Order: sequence, then C-alpha cells, then structure tokens
Amino acid sequence: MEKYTLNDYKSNKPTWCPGCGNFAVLTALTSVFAEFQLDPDETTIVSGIGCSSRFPFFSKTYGFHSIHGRALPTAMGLKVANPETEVVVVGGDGDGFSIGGNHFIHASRKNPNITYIVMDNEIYALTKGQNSPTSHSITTKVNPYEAIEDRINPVLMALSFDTSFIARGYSGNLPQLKDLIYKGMQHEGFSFIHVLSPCVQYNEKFTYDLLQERIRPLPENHDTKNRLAGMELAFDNKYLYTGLFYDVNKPTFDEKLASVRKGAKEKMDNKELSYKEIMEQFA
Ligand SMILES: Cc1ncc(C[n+]2csc(CCOP(=O)(O)OP(=O)(O)O)c2C)c(N)n1
Ligand code: SF4
Ligand SMILES: [Mg+2]
Repeated sequence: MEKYTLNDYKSNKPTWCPGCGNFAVLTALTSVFAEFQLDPDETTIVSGIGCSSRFPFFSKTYGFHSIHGRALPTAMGLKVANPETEVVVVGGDGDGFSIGGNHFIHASRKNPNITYIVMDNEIYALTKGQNSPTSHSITTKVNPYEAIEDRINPVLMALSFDTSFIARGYSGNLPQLKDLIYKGMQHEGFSFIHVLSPCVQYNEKFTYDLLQERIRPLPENHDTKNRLAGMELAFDNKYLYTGLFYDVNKPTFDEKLASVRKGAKEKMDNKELSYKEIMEQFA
C-alpha cells in the first residue's frame, strides 16, 4: 500500500487566476512526487518571485520562497548542505531568464542534482504585465509602442550551455508534462523543464488557442544525445516542439564536490580540523 497520496503534497488552495497554466504544473509535479513516494519532509521546493514562484505556498513539502532571480543559488546551497534532500526549483521566465539569467548558466556548468521548472508565460505577470525576455512583439504599459528588444529562446540557450537534461512541456498537455517532470527528476544532474504556461490575464499573444496551432511533439526519431539536432529543432520558427530535447550523463556537482572533499581530507592525513584551526591557517 502506498504511504503518500496526492493530498500529502498539496496544501492551500492556489490563488492563481482560474485558467492559469501554473495549475497544470502543480498537478503534474505533485503527482510525480506521489509516484516516487517522496517523503514531504525530505523534499523542498525553492522559488524566486512571481506568480509562478508562489508555488511553495500551495505544496506541503518544505518550501523556500526566496528572492527575485535567486532561486537557483539558494537551491544549490541547500543541496550542498543536505545532498539527501530532493530539491525542485520553480519560477517564471522573468525570474529565470532576466534578473536570474546568470545563475542558469552557472547551474548548467555545475550540474547539481536538482530539477528546474520554468513556467514561461512570456510576461511579468505578478507585476501586472511587462515584457519579459521571452515576450513576442507585444505592447504593454512599459512598452506602449512595440518591443524593441530581441527575445531569447530558453531551450536553445540551455542547449548552448550543455545543460545535462532539457525538455519542453505545455500546460495544456498534462500527461506529457508529468512524464517530462518524472524523467527530469530521475535524471542525475541538472534538469531543465521549460513549460509553456499561459497567463490568461496579461498576455493576449500567448494563449492556449495560439499555442495549440504551433505545438508539435518532437519527431520520434530525435536523438536526445545529439545537441546539434536539438538546436535545429529548437530554432524552428514554425513549430514549437515539445518533449525531451537532450539528455546526457555528466558527473554531478555533488559527486565532484565529494571527490574534492575526499582529496582534501587525504592531503591532511584524514585529520579533522576544528573551525578555529582552519581560521588560524588564514591568520
Ligand atoms: C529585485 C527585484 N526586482 C524586481 C522585483 C519586482 N518583480 C516581482 S515579480 C517580477 C517579474 C515576475 O515575472 P516572472 O518571473 O515571469 O513570473 P510570473 O509572475 O510571470 O509568473 C518582478 C519584476 C522584485 N520583486 N525584486
Ligand atoms: S496573473 Fe497570469 S500568471 Fe498570474 S495567476 Fe493570473 S493567470 Fe496566472
Ligand atoms: Mg512570467
């Protein structure tokens, strides 16, 4: 008999607007937690700031609602301090690719064993609708004429950083989303799941109807070890491909850190130094 059910992971009634794409992500993630039978006391959801980053309030696991753009370094610190904890990071396109964009590069280089889910609605929603780095040409209060900046392509960006697991899901396709999150959490290393997750309040150019026309599953014969093939598909202007783009095994940050720790201890003949003795070395 299973010990944990969905209700052991779901908490307060989400305060997102009815129809918000983030509901699907909450359902998918908590279902995957139940499939893995994760102990809620050994699981932490870390977020930044945004509508999507309200996520930890709606879950019964540990949660860390950190600061805008700083969810990834917070999560990495948590994982280093307690490698046994399951860590999932959630946030928005503004949080992850604008103010926090730099951390995405370095998390990819470090390859910590954490899962990162970005709910991309192509807008800053919590602050009532400003252009984000993924916005198409939309006019908003801060851009009353037209967007004058180019947009970024998160999957292409991740492929160029050699992030070890890269997938794209859609809030309108729950079974696929669950599967991608399941695989991302199984992956040893940094897994990035880009979720197309419409905001029904502030972005008329990124709706379920418009997405439905452009979304296609990745070709069945796509080789998930072939980074260049993934890039070509991520570049496609006509279709927005969903599925698993890239999945490779690389040593994780946790493993590399453990090996550095072991080497350092051996160098000291396995002698345990007190905090005072360590500090005295720098006096
Ligand atoms: C340091 C800092 N700068 C700016 C803000 C204001 N702010 C809060 S949320 C947000 C953008 C949220 O957009 P996104 O990450 O896409 O999340 P969404 O609300 O769309 O889910 C901004 C700019 C802040 N809270 N902290
Ligand atoms: S404003 Fe948009 S992103 Fe925020 S809860 Fe409402 S629909 Fe969701
Ligand atoms: Mg957003």
